[in-house]
Amino acid sequence: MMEVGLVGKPNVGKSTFFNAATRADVEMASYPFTTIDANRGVGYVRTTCPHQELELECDPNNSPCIQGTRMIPVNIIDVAGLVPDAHSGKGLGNKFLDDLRQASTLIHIVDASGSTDEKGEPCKIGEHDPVEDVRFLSREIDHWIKGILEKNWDKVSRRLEVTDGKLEKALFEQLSGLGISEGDVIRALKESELSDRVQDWNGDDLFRLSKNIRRRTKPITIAANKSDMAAQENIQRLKELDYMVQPTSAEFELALRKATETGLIDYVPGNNTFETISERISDEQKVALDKIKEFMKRNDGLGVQQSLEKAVYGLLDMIVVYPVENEHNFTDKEERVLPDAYLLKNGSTAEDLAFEVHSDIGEGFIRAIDARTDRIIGRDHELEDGDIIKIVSK
Ligand SMILES: Nc1nc2c(ncn2[C@@H]2O[C@H](COP(=O)(O)OP(=O)(O)OP(=O)(O)O)[C@@H](O)[C@H]2O)c(=O)[nH]1
Ligand SMILES: [Mg+2]
Repeated sequence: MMEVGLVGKPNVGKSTFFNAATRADVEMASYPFTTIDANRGVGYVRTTCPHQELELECDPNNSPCIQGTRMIPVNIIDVAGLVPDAHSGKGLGNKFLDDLRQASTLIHIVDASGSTDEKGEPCKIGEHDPVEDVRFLSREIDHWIKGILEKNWDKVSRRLEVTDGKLEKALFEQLSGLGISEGDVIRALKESELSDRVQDWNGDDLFRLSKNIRRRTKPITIAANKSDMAAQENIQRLKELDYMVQPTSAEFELALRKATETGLIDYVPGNNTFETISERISDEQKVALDKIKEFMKRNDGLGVQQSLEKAVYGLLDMIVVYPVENEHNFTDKEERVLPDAYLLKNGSTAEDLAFEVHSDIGEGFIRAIDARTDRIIGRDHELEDGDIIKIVSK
């Protein structure tokens, strides 16, 4: 399953975002370094379930369907906070970023209200400039990747010298586990305009290469969090940077998810409103809920769902595809209708889907059938968002 990493300085709301998105209950508190070990959980990105259009009732297995909104699972990782110069040991250092090796994308959670200083200590609203946090964070991630590159670097460069080995192969091996493809290594190398002689590379060269690798393997979007108490101007300034930015209130999202669980309200995560269903609601709860509702109206939702979706559909350009066993009934072996949904990179083929379902199915691929049209498609056929596909394999 694809992984989304939550990063940022301490005390910005990473764990609150994580708890809201996954409905786990990890510790959150208004002081820095509340989280030390990474938290892992499952969150969801929304799409429209095809069951309505097909006039069927779905029977989901891996991806719940809430009132026609299909929730596609993604792993979410919440790590400790990063501070400037973490790579040289400040704060908790940057070693813990190793937990993010497999992540396909990072959401940088920023305190858009400016109420935490650069070390994550609380300060007055507006006292800290969140734009500064955006600058330092990507730099720390670059340093982390540089650290991975530099590990046993002498050995790598000596081996290259002796064997006249292929540079991109050696780098690819060095970076294995970072979720990088050989193609990306080649492109990052080209962009970095380095000398052919690895022995000539200096620290700046390695840093430039690390940055280009980071851009390809860990692309970053921004969640402008605590936007419930942020000045509009701060959000505007964040939006002017070269990133996709989503205003969020992780705190409000968490409150609504909890209120849904206790039966107080009816809320589909990501919607821009909710309905109060319980009669037993205190005045205090009503005031709090009204405040949240008003924020939702102004911002078209609370942003946590939207932020995950910006990362997955927007930045990574993923599509959702539904593999089935029976192309006439849209069912699996157990006769469940539209049981599973998979996220694939836009441009993926029928064969890619087969490998995603299982390597054996990928290796035994014979042909596929587009269940909507009943047409046979070959292994290289490019899939489209919402496709329902039967795979015939040995
Ligand atoms: N107003 C407001 N407060 C928030 C929001 N999200 C989180 N907070 C508060 O910010 C504080 C820090 O939240 P955490 O989720 O623990 O932050 P963190 O980034 O995980 O912090 P570390 O684990 O220390 O790195 C808590 O007091 C939260 O209640 C939000 O959207 N709005
Ligand atoms: Mg935390």
